[in-house]
Amino acid sequence: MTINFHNTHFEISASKLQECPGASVPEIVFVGRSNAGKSTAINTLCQQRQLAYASKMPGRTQLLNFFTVIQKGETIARLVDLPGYGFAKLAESSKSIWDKELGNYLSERPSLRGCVMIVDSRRGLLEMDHGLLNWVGHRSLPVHIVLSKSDKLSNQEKSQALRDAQAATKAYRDYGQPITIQLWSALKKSGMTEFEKRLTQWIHPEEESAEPEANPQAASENNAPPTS
Ligand SMILES: Nc1nc2c(ncn2[C@@H]2O[C@H](COP(=O)(O)OP(=O)(O)OP(=O)(O)O)[C@@H](O)[C@H]2O)c(=O)[nH]1
Ligand SMILES: [Mg+2]
Repeated sequence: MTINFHNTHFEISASKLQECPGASVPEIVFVGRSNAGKSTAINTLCQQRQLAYASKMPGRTQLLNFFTVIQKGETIARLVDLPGYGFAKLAESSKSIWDKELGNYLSERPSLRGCVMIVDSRRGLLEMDHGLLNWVGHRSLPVHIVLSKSDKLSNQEKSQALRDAQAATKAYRDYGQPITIQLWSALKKSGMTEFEKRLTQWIHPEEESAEPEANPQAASENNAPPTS
């Protein structure tokens, strides 16, 4: 059954790997460029206005922020909001320390089950996104690419954004890296069902295994526009 993420609570902010909570439950990390919509995606998924700190000012999220997902009184998973990569306003020195800690987290955290990569649908995947895909590819971490702010695109542009993202990730998928893609609008809450299903599959893979695996190349968005 698809997990309901409404009962999710802020747990702790960590500035390095050693400060992270125990790796006791499946964890899903949200990555992407600054201002792409990571914190907003967490808020929308959990139907809470200010769970994760979203802002018009790029670079607001500056720590690893952990949120616990509760079901029947038990913590079943953690969502982790990261600062956007490529936030140029950080001083160069702190930027490199930061990159190192994030790199450590992404490559060493044992409880990580999947990585949600938020990409502004108007911009598509850029160099930093490819850097991230390469990085997590080393540990075969599944990546779900969420093309955000799709409310700003026409139906034709949405189809094009999906096709472009599929083309941009083909080489990784051909190499066996598990990558799925969907359109998403936090504003219109479109793409929610597909988003919840993907996260559920990572958290409870055994329960979902009876269902046919979605074809990553099809990027079967429920409310995807016609491709013609
Ligand atoms: N129209 C529209 N705006 C969005 C959507 N998602 C996020 N935004 C807006 O984009 C801006 C940035 O959103 P955040 O969620 O703070 O972005 P972030 O990726 O967490 O940014 P950093 O923490 O700086 O890395 C905010 O003004 C949001 O309201 C969306 O789906 N549609
Ligand atoms: Mg943020």
